[in-house]
Amino acid sequence: SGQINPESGKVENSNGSYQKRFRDLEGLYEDADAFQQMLPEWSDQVVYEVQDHRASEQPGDLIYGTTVMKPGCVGLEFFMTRGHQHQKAECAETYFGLTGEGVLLMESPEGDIEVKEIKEEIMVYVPPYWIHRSVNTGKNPFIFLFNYPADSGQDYGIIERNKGMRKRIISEGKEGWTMIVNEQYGEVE
Ligand code: M6P
Ligand code: ZN
Repeated sequence: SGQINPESGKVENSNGSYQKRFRDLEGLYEDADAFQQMLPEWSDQVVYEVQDHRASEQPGDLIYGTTVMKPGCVGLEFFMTRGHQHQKAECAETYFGLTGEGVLLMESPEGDIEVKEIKEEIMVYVPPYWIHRSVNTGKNPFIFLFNYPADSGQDYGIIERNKGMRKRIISEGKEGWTMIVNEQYGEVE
């Protein structure tokens, strides 16, 4: 067992972590010009950090941890994770909000879309096969807990090949968010 700090996302007994810096996220956002304009100042800054606890990678085991995501936008589009489908696509996942607010954008293999708001004490379930990505729609760090099967893995290729997910989450008005069509989706080079 171990403590999880809801304000920092620190996982007391984590045995792995990684950070995604702004420069690592090129190509994710619709507004490539806005990305380039932010790059000099933002390049080294951490957009999100994952800390997890992995007991083993045996089927039946679980990985748990936290994601901490900074607030911000590239153009109108909120900071988000790369997003993935599980490599073992039949594996589900849960998220539990700790601090801040955001959404989980989910897309089924048939192209159905679900957007679930996550904030403190809200639990969200990602069904098997659904592609998922988290988005910080707030003005503060967005911190949540996750749990998924230890042998699930992540497949990033599906989002890369499709040029993203079918929808994007952008800011609207002062505090709000809205979903728009990803115009680049499925584009062929
Ligand atoms: C969540 C979990 C992790 C994932 C992380 C970052 O915390 O779903 O499995 O690694 O988000 O997302 P991504 O792997 O898409 O960059
Ligand atoms: Zn996942």
